[in-house]
Amino acid sequence: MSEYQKLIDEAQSAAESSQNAEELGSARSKFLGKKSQLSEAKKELGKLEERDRAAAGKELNEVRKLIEKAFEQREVHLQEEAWNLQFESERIDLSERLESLRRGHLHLITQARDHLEDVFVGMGFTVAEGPEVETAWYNFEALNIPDWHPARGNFDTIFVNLGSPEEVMLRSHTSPVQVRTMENHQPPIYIVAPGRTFRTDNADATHLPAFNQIEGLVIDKGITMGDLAGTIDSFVQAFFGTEVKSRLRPSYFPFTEPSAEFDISRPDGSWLELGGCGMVHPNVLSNCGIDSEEWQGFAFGFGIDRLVAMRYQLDDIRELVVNDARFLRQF
Ligand code: FA5
Repeated sequence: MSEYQKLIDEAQSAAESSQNAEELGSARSKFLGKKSQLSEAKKELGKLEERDRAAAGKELNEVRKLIEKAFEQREVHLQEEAWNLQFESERIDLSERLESLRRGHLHLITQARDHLEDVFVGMGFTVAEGPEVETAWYNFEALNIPDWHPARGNFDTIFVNLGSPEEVMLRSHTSPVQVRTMENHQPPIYIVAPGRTFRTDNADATHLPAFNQIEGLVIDKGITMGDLAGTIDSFVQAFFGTEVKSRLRPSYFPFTEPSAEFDISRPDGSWLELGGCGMVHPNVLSNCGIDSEEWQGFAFGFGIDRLVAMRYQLDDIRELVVNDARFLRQF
């Protein structure tokens, strides 16, 4: 064997230093091919005495096996290396994908609207809806605001260029849904109507030109201002927690009599105006075909955007509409 040790060493180091399948192939044929030293030695076997031939043949076979093994091992190694390179170049980082496909969630206003609906449904109300484009009848007249009435000026109305001038508009409050509900349903009525409302207000820290209100309407027998105050108190506590108080302040709306503004208490002890309310004016009841001798009721309406700003202590209500994902993701 020692006579072949040098050959084995050379073959092993040739296999080891081959960097790819091509180099390995040519080294292999140099050591194992037809013209290799081993093949030549095999041809010479015939010339040996018969008694020596078997031992020499066996030795050659062992040398050949060792050299073949060196090439096979190197081949497996090079194949693994090639696969690793390929895997690396075709690798897709799924963790990055997951990051960019972060799950979305409902907008803060939608969450608040759903929560408000839940609170009022829990108090026995149902949810009503009305169109965002309204006629003067629903937005004003049926609500006891005829066209000469100065209160029309309080609702900085956005008119739509349809029909007679100032007849069709984007609703400036959700109160038209009161009228539509009373026109179509006999009392008793217990509804809330959330929805988008529009005014020519310039956007600032407390105003948006398109904002959200929620309207409440109750029509039943023997309803008093005490029921209104109790309902607002219950809702405020269910929505904000029992530490928050509400109060009513005398005010004026053409569609309620008496009318009030309602405020909620802030942690620093001051009060924040949330909306308006009052006992439904008899003219509104009769405009909607309801006998005001038999039925009474109350209504309220307040801004959802301001309520959200208060609940989450936002300094500027415009944060809710600029669609900055970093802001929205927090909620
Ligand atoms: C009304 O709109 C009455 N319809 C409320 C009402 C209903 C009174 C039923 C009586 C009975 P007012 O114009 O005050 O009232 O608006 C109510 C609330 O809407 C305000 O308190 C405020 O929270 C919100 N709001 C009004 N204008 C804007 C605005 N530009 N941006 C954001 N919120 C506003």
